[in-house]
Amino acid sequence: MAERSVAAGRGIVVHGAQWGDEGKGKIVDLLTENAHAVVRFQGGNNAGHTLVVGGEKTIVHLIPSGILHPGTACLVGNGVVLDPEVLCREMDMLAAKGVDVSPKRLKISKKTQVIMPYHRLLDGARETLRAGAKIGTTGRGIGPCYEDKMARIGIRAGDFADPELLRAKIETALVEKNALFANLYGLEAVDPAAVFEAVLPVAERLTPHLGDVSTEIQKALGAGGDVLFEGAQGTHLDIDHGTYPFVTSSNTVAGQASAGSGCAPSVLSRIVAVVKAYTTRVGSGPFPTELFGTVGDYLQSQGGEFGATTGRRRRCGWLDLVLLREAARLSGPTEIALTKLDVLSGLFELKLCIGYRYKGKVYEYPPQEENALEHVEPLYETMPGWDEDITGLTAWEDLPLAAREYVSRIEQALGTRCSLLSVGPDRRQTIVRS
Ligand code: 2SA
Ligand code: GDP
Ligand code: MG
Repeated sequence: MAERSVAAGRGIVVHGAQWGDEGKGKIVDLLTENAHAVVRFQGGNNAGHTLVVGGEKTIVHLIPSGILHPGTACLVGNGVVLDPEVLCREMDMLAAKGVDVSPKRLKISKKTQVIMPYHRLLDGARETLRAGAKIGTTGRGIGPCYEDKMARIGIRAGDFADPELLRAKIETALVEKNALFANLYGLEAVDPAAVFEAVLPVAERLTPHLGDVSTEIQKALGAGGDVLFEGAQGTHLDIDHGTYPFVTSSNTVAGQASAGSGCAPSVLSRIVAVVKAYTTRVGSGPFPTELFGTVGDYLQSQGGEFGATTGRRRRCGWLDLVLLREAARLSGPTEIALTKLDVLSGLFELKLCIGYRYKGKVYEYPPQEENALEHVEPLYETMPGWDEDITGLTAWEDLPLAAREYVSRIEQALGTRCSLLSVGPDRRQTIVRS
């Protein structure tokens, strides 16, 4: 009997525990130092992941956040929806900074679904039709692309290498959509030939990047290297477990790292939940701890809370332990990376939501009815704040006592240790706890 090969390297998932923008990009960049490969496994260019190294800011939307570490392989998994024009622009932006984005290190799964111009059109048309009940999507065509995947009429990156197949699939995908555009949305029909002609040059450019991501991961792990799995958006935007229907169109929980990249779940030995020290949300949907007065404005301005893709102002509120408990139940973090602790400096007192009151009962986990979160009353615990600027600190012991107590309270509520504390956007503004 053949001996079962044992993966020597570790799979490390970095995912968002809230509604996205927790600072995943920074944490992935930080952890990439010791990784052989970084893999995106869901979402698309709705994501905006910000990296700051030596004061220089780079925002990536599709390319994994490990790209600034030379030599680390960057892989786009099958669970991603990829806009080829956006990817080419991102490659050009990085190449202009001297970053290697050659096919040797940047690989795309042949199974990755492709966002086409008609997906973006449909995304916008749907939002317009929803009038008063908009999702507040990023308008990048994410939902319609995943719909085509499930309808089994999606274009896949592997089709780039076969222009005739690509042409035929575009024609098929447009039959139903053109009927919708004409009869429901009052839009002009999209010409399949024009779509094909426009996509062909980018398809040709990206063809050398096509690869087998699943095998690449297996090889890296087999060689003893760690592989990072980079989540996009956050737990409560998950298509199944999030605040449906105000969610994105993919699974964002840690388990998706396996199906969205083609690796066995058993290799995912370290799960890092990225938690922002307060809560933000961009787009529509319920937000129990949202703050509308001066404290909310303070968090928004101190935290620079604007969408990294659309520039939209992010809604801000107190930390919500109820949502975090559910995120922990869904993804089972082995550790927490707590970010943006510095943004809380200057607040006299801090509130943490420890439960919800809903229909006369107290809940520690969110009630599961669809619109429940719109009606819950958050129950708060108050803790003292701190005034000190903590952005230059690198040691846990140097943090003000109130900051340490705040962190300890989160750890106690979630039963998980905060191994990384981020106190500023730059890679070096991080406290690593031994
Ligand atoms: P979509 O475009 O179909 O995925 O939108 C559906 C919902 O998912 C939300 N969403 C996000 N929320 C936070 N951050 C995201 N990335 C960008 C960022 C957002 C931006 O890094 O700031 O720039 O606006 C992201 N992507 C999707 C979206 O707001 C909808 O609520
Ligand atoms: P992501 O989508 O989870 O990768 O997060 P984004 O990049 O969309 O948003 C996080 C924002 O916070 C970016 O502007 C980061 O540069 C910034 N950031 C990350 N960590 C910290 C931190 O600890 N403190 C401060 N002040 N900013 C941070
Ligand atoms: Mg973001």
